[in-house]
Amino acid sequence: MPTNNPYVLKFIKEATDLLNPDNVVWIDGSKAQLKSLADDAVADGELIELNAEKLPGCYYYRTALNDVARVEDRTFICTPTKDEAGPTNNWLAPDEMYARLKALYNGAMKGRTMYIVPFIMGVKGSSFSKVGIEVTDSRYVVLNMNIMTRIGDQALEQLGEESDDFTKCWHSVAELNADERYITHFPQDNTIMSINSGYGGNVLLGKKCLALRIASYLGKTEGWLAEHMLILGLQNPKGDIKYIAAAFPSACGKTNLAMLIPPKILQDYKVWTVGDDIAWIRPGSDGRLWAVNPENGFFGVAPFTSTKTNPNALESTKRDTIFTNVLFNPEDNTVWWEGADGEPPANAIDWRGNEWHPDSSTPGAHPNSRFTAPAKNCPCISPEFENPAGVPLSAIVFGGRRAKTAPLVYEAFDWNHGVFIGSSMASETTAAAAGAVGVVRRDPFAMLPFCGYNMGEYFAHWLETGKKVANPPKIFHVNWFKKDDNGKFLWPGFGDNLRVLNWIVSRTNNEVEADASAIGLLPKADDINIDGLDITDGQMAELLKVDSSLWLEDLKGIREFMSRFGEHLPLEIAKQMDELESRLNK
Ligand code: SAT
Ligand code: MN
Repeated sequence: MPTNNPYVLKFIKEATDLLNPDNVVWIDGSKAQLKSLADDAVADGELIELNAEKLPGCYYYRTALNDVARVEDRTFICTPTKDEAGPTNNWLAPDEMYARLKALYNGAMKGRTMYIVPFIMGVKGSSFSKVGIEVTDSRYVVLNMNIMTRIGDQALEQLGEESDDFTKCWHSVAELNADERYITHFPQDNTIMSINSGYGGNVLLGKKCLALRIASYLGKTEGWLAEHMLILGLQNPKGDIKYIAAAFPSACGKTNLAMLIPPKILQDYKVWTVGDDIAWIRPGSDGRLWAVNPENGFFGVAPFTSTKTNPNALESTKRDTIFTNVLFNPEDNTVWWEGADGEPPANAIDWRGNEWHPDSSTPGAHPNSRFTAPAKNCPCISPEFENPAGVPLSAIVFGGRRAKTAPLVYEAFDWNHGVFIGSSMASETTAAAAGAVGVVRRDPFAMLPFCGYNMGEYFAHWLETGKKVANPPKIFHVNWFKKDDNGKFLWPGFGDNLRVLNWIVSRTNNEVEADASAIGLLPKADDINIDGLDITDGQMAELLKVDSSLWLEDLKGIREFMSRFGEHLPLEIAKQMDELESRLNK
């Protein structure tokens, strides 16, 4: 045993007794151990080792056909009462869920090996960091956890021999039976139980399960925030760096923003990536909010990642990366996906394991196919990435995909108004997801599927946090997706979003004035640099326009959404809705 911690040993005994594996292996995190695990997986045909020259240290993996994404309808928050989980989470009483899961776990690892993966979310020694211990029967999970988190003996050292402050993470692929798939959280017990899946956020339990659902609950009780946010450092030509955290619903280009390449005309600016998905944020003794990225890698969507869309993400995947459900090219042991650089391979194997050719009628890579890449591979990874103190936030940005309502950018009047803006975030559906296009989906703080307790209380926690910091970051909302009357995007997006970030930073430095409107503070048109862009004054005016009648209509939707929280909705949010309405009616 690599530890004498009685709480860890008790957890491992309980897991071993129930799961009944043939072998138990403690993952120490050494290169040798991980290499032999990968070699075994290759020998068994579970992994394919990719071209050692073009993609050194990289592997290819295919999931089961029924197991290709997170499963929100199978995800539960098992608090003692339903009220504590709130109206936006699936809930089952802990006793009932434990009974269900224990029946499923019973003997699930018979004939298999149980791997014990101690891991740290955050860097060793940081007061932000949290330890988890995942038991799993999947080598693929172990190898992915090694990229996404800091695993092995370092985690046991961080925990020490006496502390019970770690998340107990149970995982078994079991039979990969989608009907009995469960992703469950017991916040009060600091426990996660996952079964019958082998992919992504369902099973890399440090990510959405620990770092968002469990951590949001821990943050509420301990006085900090666990958020679904990227963190970037924006460096100006003088070399000053300001840090921004930003939350977006899916399909808004979060990873691209985190790794933004400035347009030619603004080449003296630089964006540093601190994180692309998760931020843990704490009040500092200096009255500011400080943020870390608790992850150690990127679990990025592969399709449409290219030299053109995101060269930094692409470069991150050139070594020591695991590719899942992309297209495999057996001719040179490489991978490809829709929207990748270069031509599709002539004779390939698709994500389902079937023969595939460029004229095949189905995509070669699954739309949710992924790369698991070490953060340290990223050419623009921030020098502060491993700073245990984190980075001080100057701004928090919320965003959404709105064709008409939201202007390109606006600033909250104050913290409470900013919390209201976060709580009423929404996005219009795209053709990328099933269902109707252009439907407004509310996704407060982009946390709807990731909040481990009642979201009304989560809004209250945000409001409280603002009271605790003397110098909170300013809060903004952006919308890269505004369209003109012909349905054409008004803003170029991608690298040119830097122009909006620059305005945001200039506001946090009190360098420019802004115009008050009913919904918040708007830029003066001249304060957004559009040099070299093909944007007319009329288009700029359209980008910054606020249409009161559209907003009054939108407010109806916000009120309807907020009514779900009943008595858990903070009075302040109700007040913000009333104040917005009266400003719009002026
Ligand atoms: O599968 S993950 O939850 O890690 C990624 C995602 O769906 O956002
Ligand atoms: Mn995410």
